[in-house]
Formats: sequence, C-alpha cells, structure tokens
Amino acid sequence: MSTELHVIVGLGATGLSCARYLKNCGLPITVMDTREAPPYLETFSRHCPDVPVVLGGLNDSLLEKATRIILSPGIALREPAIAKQVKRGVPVIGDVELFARAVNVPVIAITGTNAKSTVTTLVGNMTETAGYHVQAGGNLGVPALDLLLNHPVANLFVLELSSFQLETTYSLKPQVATVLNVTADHMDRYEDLVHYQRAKYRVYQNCQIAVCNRDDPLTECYEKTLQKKLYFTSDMPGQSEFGLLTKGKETYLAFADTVLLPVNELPVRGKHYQANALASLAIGYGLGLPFEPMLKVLREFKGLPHRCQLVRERNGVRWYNDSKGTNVGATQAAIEGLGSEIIGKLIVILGGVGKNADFQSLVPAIEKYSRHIVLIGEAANDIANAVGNRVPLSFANSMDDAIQQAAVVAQPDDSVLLSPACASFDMFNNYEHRGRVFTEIVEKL
Ligand code: UMA
Repeated sequence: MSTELHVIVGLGATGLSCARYLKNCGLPITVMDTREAPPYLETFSRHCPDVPVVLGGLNDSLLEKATRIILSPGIALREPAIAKQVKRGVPVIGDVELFARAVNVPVIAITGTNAKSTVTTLVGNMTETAGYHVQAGGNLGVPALDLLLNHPVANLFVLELSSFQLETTYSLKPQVATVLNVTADHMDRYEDLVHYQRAKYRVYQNCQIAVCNRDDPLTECYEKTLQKKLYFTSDMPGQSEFGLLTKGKETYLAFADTVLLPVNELPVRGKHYQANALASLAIGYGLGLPFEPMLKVLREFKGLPHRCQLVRERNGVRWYNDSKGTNVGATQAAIEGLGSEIIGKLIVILGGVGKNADFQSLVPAIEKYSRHIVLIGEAANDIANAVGNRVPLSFANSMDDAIQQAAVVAQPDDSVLLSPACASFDMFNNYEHRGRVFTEIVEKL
C-alpha cells in the first residue's frame, strides 16, 4: 500500500480541481480548510465522497503525515502551520506546479498586477484564430488543472497566473512569459513591493521568450537562459519593439517602424488598453503568429465585463463599470486612460476593502481628471485623507446612494467611473457582484 499522502490545503476552486486531478491519478489525498464551511464543500462531497475532509483549522498532526502539501493560492507559505512543514522539508506546491509537471504542450504564462485577464483573453482569441486548439484560464476562470483534465487534445495553454500561484510554482517552462506591470497590490500579504515583485518574477524562470514592458522597469527579465526578449511600450517603439506611432493626425499600433492598426479601430478606448493590445501582439509574435489573425481579434474584441465597460449614456453622461479595478494601479490606469480621452471630467466612485494600500499615488490622476469623487466602504476615510481638499468629495453608504450622488454632480460630456481601487468584500460577494449591482442601478436611472 502507498505510504504517500497528499494533503490539499484549501477547499476553493483550486482545492477542488487539485482533488479531482490527484484522485484521477489514483493518489491518496486528504483535504483541509481553515473555514468551517468552505465554499466548494458541497460540490467536493459530490465529486469525491470518499476523500477525508478536515475543517475549521489546519491540523498539525495531519500535516506532519503529509508527503506533499498542495497549497491553495489564498493561503500564504508563511502561514505558521505551513511554514512549519516547509522547515521540516515537506514539499509544498500549488496547482500550477502540478499542471507544469503534467503538461506536454507549449504554455504561455501571463502575470502582472493589472490587465492580465484582458491580455490572457486576447492571446487566447489570437491563437485560436490562428488555428491552435487553445485553452485559456488559470487565475482567470477555469483552474489550470481543470483545463488539462477536460481538454486532452489542446495543443496550447494560455495561463493567467497570480503572484499567489507563482509562489508555489517551480518547474513551469513557458514558451512565452510576461510580467505586464507591477504596482502595489496585496500589501496585506507581502512585506513590501520587492517581495511582491519577486513572486511575479518567478514566471520568467525557465521561459524561452520573455515579453517585458519597456515603461516599467519592474517587469524586466534577467534570465540568462532566455532565447529572446521582446518589449512593448506606450511610447514610440524602438527596433524590435511594439509601441505607438503617430503619423499625421492618426496614432497606430506599430512594430518598430511598421504601422499595424490605427488605434481608432480598437473598439475599446483608453491608452491602458492600447498597451494591452501591444503586449498581446508581442506575445503572439513571440509565439510565431502572423499579424493578420491577431489584428482581426483586436478589431473585434469589445473588452471584458467589469473592465472599463460602458454601461450606458444618459443626458450626455457616460457610465463606466470598472469594478475589476481592485487596486490602486488598476484604478490609476482607468482614470488616466479614460480621463485623457473624454471632453468633460470624471466622477469616480472609489472605496471598499483597502488591503493596506497607499492611496496617495492615486491623487495626481484624481486631481487631474476628476470633477468629484464619491467614497464608499471601509477605506472611504483613508481615501478622503489621502485626497484632502484637492478634489470635491462626498461619502455614500451604499452603491445606490453613490450612484445618485454621482448623477447629481455629473455634467454633460462627463463620465461616471466605478473603479474602486479596493476589494469588494465589505459590501459585496466579489468584484463581479459589485459590478452587477452598479450596472443594474445605472440601467434603471
Ligand atoms: N481561505 C481560507 N482558508 C483556507 C483556504 C482559503 O480562509 O483554508 C480563504 C483565502 O484566504 C481566500 C479565499 O479563501 O480569501 C479563497 O482562497 P482559495 O485559495 O481557496 O481560492 P480559490 O477559490 O482556489 O480561487 C483561486 C484564486 N483566488 C485567490 O488566489 C485568492 C482565484 O483568483 C482563481 O480564479 C482560482 O484560484 C482558480 O485559479 C481570484 C483572485 O481574487 C479571481 N485572485 C487574486 C487576484 O487576481 O488579485 C490573486
């Protein structure tokens, strides 16, 4: 009988997917969760009725019996019960590491503080249009191992990876890897920006081609075994770089001095989205895709829900849902991207769970582009303190209240932007829920 024991820590989407996969491999498993009623318990009991589950805490004596611990991304390696086992020499890995050991077709790995879901979706669409049997997922949507289990004929995987997932990933060998950008996020999990950046950097280990952001030195790749490095920039592109070229009155997505597509033909507005398009082109180019299928996707892609999504126009005021703006960097990009494109000013709805963020860095963008800000949730006072009296502000006690206040101050040609720079858990189940509530109320105005 096998003396191996895989202990899966966390019964969320990842825990469930790891349990299904390891069970499929015929390996003995036990699942643990700190919560009494983890969200996937019922589904798990249906899929794996014979697997032991320990709830309400991490059981030291059971962890000591583990020959391998499979850690969910929501739990940090420095969690004392886990750190103790790491110290004892027990291998602690994540779902992406299991994926990396099993996959035998090329993988594109995409991380960054912001825009990784959009770029993952664009690259997924581009590779599919170019003829690949591709599956895209990871931190976005379907967990990596489920993609592998459910799609044995896939000949390419495009993975969005979070810093949490990368912490426990060791042997992924992506054909193309990128860190799109690094700005402060999850500062309740990491000691500082350096530790957070180090986790993201792990995506480059063992990759063949790196795609780096010329405008963000924290995305630079220094791996010695690299075959090729490509860059994207929101500036004029240098040799072998993707960037923006202006000729006459028209600005183009370009590769070096070759123009590819006028930015006016992109259905999604904003400079931050143009950077996403350029990053996707660089990744596709690295993989060897021809330009035409990539440009076709860029001409057609209307953006992801909850990312600077236009909800409606009413009395000359446009309402945008950017509920996915869950950190300062994302919200700054949305304010600058949208603010620089509109004739009027922005009314920004901000606030929620602040995750120890420093809201000071948002203030210049807010000051430059907004007429007024409306604050909600736990972080409202912190944001108000950071902004001071540089922009008129008000407090709201619900999303409905925030929307009514925004409607009163907005003038024709203005836009109202929900981009909270915060997590949603103080008032909503998740960012999608927050975005849906916003959209429903705005549609009824
Ligand atoms: N938790 C406990 N006790 C446990 C296990 C988890 O309290 O024993 C808590 C965690 O602290 C966390 C929550 O439960 O607050 C969920 O943790 P999890 O690791 O079980 O999460 P999953 O349901 O497996 O979802 C994870 C990603 N979530 C996180 O990393 C927190 C999902 O990304 C991802 O879609 C999914 O795996 C499939 O790959 C979401 C996310 O918010 C969208 N990601 C962060 C981000 O994008 O910023 C990193």
